[in-house]
Amino acid sequence: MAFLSSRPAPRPAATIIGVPFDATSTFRAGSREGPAAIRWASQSIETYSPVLQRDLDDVAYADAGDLDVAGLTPEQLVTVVKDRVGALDASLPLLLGGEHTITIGAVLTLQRRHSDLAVIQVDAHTDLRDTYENQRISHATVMRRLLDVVAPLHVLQAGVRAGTREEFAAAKRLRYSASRLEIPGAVWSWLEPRPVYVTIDIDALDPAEAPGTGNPEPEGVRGRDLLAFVRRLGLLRVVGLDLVEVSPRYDPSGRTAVLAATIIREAILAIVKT
Ligand SMILES: [Mn+2]
Repeated sequence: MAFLSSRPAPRPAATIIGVPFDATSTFRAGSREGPAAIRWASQSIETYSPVLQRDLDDVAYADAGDLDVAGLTPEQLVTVVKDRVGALDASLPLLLGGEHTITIGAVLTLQRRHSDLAVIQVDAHTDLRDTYENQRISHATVMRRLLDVVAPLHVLQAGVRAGTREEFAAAKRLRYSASRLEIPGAVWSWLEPRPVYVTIDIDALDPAEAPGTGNPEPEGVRGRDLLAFVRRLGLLRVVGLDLVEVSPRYDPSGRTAVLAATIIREAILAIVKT
């Protein structure tokens, strides 16, 4: 099953790639089933966005299916994602996780292509540990690994409300880090001329609206506010986006997957120029 109205195209403006990897998930795994759940849920929503007044039927975007990541180590996973996103060339990558680790390979490739790349992370967690359970590459160290190649002042965090004292101290080095979603005007102005990669961890949302995730955190952002945030991304030069950590086994009503599919629709309609 492919995402909603996606279709093969010789030069798709955007390409959806599922990355069903959850090998480093510690508390409870299951996000490897995320891409399939988001595609399934996409069948329940309209292609038209009345807010954006745009229709997915008018966008040439493809769904390339899932990467074969079964049994890979985290290091191998990074390489596989890096190579696949690199091969997309001009098509905008839209990755469906999978755990948050999938972001690293995408940013490594895009940072090479855009040396002034900025990264916006929407997440409940800071993900700034240097190691987690003796692993350097893990869902809990994603942003720290990105700081190996992206300058701290090129990284922004929104929605963060969980992490260690050390992580929150490290977050002070970033361009922006806050539990709220709205990016202040001065920071937004700094972002505007730059290529931007956006990584959205579904656990940024309040567990009441998105229970289907491995590490839910109370006091989350509202779904409608995240959708508004995603629509505003159309004002930026987004060169890649991922949505990670949807875990359908904790999502019996399917509401997390439906919200995730809606986020992807609005992201495509907002950021893919036709
Ligand atoms: Mn998270």
